[in-house]
Amino acid sequence: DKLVHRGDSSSSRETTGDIRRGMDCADLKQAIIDHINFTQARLVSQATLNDWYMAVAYAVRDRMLDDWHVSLGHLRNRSLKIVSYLSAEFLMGPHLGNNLVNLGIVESVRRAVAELGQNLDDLLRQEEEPGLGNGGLGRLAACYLDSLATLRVPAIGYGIRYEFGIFDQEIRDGWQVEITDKWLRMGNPWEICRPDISYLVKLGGHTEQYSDENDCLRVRWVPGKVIKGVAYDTPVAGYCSGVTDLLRLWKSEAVESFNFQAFNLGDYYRAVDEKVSSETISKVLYPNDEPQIGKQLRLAQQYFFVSCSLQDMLRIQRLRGENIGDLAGSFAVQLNDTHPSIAVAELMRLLVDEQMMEWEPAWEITCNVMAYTNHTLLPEALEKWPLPLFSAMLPRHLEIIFEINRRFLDQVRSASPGDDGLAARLSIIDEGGERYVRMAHLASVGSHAINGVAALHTELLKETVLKDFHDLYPERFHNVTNGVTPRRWVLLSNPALARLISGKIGEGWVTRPEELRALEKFAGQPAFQKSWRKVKLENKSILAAVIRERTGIQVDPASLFDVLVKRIHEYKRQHLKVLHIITLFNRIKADPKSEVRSRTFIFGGKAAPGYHMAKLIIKLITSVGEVVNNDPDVAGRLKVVFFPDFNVTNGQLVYPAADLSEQISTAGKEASGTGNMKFSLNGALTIGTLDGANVEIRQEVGEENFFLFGHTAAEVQELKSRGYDPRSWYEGNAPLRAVIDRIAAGDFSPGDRNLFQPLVDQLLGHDDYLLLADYQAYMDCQDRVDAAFRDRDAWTEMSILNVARMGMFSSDRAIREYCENIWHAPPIPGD
Ligand code: T68
Repeated sequence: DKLVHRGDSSSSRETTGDIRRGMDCADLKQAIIDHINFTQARLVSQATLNDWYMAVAYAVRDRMLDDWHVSLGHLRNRSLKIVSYLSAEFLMGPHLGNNLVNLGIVESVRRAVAELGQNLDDLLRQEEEPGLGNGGLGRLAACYLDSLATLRVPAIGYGIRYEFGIFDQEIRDGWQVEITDKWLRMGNPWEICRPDISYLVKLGGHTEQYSDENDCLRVRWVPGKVIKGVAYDTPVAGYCSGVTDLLRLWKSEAVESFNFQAFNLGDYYRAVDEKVSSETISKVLYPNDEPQIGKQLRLAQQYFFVSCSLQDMLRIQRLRGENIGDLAGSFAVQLNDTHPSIAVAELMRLLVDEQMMEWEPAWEITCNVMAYTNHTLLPEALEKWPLPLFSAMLPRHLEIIFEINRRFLDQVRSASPGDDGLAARLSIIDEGGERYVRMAHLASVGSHAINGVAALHTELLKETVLKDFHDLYPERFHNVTNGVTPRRWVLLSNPALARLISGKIGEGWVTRPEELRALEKFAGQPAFQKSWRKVKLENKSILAAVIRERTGIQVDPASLFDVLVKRIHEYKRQHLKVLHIITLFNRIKADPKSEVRSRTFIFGGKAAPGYHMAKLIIKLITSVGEVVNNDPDVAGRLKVVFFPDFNVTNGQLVYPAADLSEQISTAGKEASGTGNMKFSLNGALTIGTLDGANVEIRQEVGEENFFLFGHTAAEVQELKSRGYDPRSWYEGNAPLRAVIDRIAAGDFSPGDRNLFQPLVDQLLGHDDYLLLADYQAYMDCQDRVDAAFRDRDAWTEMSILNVARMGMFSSDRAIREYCENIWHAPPIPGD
């Protein structure tokens, strides 16, 4: 295989091979020109910036294919287990820069492009990122693919090729406006359509019983509709690992024969309608981060990609020449939250109805193959589907789920006789009122492993949402604290810092980030500190220029860059940060000469389009910015920026430029957080609560290098159970009162005292996320931040120590844990 694809010496290669594979400057240049001429079909003299970007992208992709073919060959190696990562979202970010980094050809391509009269940075900016995810969950999937390939683990990421990804955000008159994300408009050079890899997916209809040739009673699903899923493949290169894994996304299409012949013969317009409705399935990503929305199309999307993916695994199993009964030896399927959890019922259907297997062995295979990651404790975010909707779309799956549930509850009842409450709590079907299918229960019953994404989160999972499952199956529970890839999040996004670090301790940290510890001994060294500060200042200047260009706001790179970027949600408490800003504003207004440190507050993040309070929080941020930024008494000491359209591309600009990372969610609400890791890896200090992975970050970097505040998760529980009364906190704290009164009085919404009333009412009436209870602790902690920032050297030392001690938050560590404890998937043996 290897010999056929790879010339082992340049002499055995033909010229075209060099154009497609060669890494020296002349080969690269020729390859790029070839793609301008023959792929873009342009004369070089006529080529647009986009043509240049496309040509470079194709030239780079060509250079990924040798490794890719070898890696795809490994999928047929029976001694290797394939990790099948099922996720409704993959937030990959722009490919070109990352592929250059992972292939180790940034500089050679930069030079080739320059010799052709182009600038690589301009070409990198030309790429429209594939925004096929909402936030943390989708980005985690992308970091994990990077680590899987880097660690040489055979893996396929399975998901949906949304035609429209997460919307682009614009800010108009201070409000969020959503713009359709037409990311495929200019073509996508990274994907390869595989029309020959496609599967039929049934929907709706009814089921029938029949007797097979052995007189066994079987079930047949007669669908109301059939659609087709077509594979689109994107190569995912590991960092200098020689392995390139596969991201396989499904696009839905109409099944011509089905529409034209069986049903709509002669009815041309009906057939076209069918085509349109079939294509709708993979049309758009649902932009909700967390709160569940019971949309029929969403369930169809989930089932669609899960069914295609499982059918694809069965095909690969056959290609390997293995029995379907040995599926668990070939595949480890990871369910990224409950979005793909219909896989439990679908695999049972494929095995029992289509492979004619008996129930028990099919169930054993299913449980051995599946593992489930939970990403949230918020009750309103747990997926559940109304029974009528579910049975109309997936009638056979509902029968299967009833059977799974019947057998499961029989076991529960025989283990705990008489405890009807227990059975009702564990049941996959929620019967308390309107009936629902509880997807977290389906995933938990049908998986051999269940994991949370940070130590605290896993503990809370075991104590609350999945307590009864933990009592029943304690051995299934694991914690795998999230991680992020240091390739994209340091090497690519912060090249100056990467160079500084590598100059001191070598490059090993990129794959062995525990080696960053070697920086500790330089943390107090003045010359190193000076270089460190210089890098940060440069990154801040770059961001400042972009802020100026996109918002018109001028910010001072010497000021403290205080950054809060993540999806907008009340539990993440962006509005607590606003209370801090108004507090400082009030101090200045009370005494314009009062000593307030110069700070730039940078916010970024999208609000779900239907989440009114989140959108109002954006309006509050921009409105407070209007007033504060233009107040003569403030005199530029405080600047508030809402950076529009926070996404991976913009994140790469923002994280390296931060001094202070805001991780201020109500304790117990943020499952893990991953932005917190990206900031700290780039030398920002964290101000945060004991929530999610903050707890472990603080442990690692040392409590003296972390600004901690706020009630703990246990104290939050305690406060709420005692009957939390936000108004008493408001009344008992004069500065807090002044801040809220200013908002209520319309000081930030001239002429409209009602604008922020819903927000004020929520805070004074309910304050579900305890902003008022944490307010004073947050202000005090921010005053400590100010004091610390005054001592430049001490601050720099803390910054260096943060980076030096963040090794455990590499996604490589997380993937090793999944491989060892959950998947039992070894890497491909080294070359
Ligand atoms: C996030 N969840 C967690 N959900 O909030 C975050 N949800 O704490 C954690 O670090 C991260 O997952 C990775 O584990 C999400 O990002 C979603 O995006 C989402 C999307 C659709 C439906 C529900």
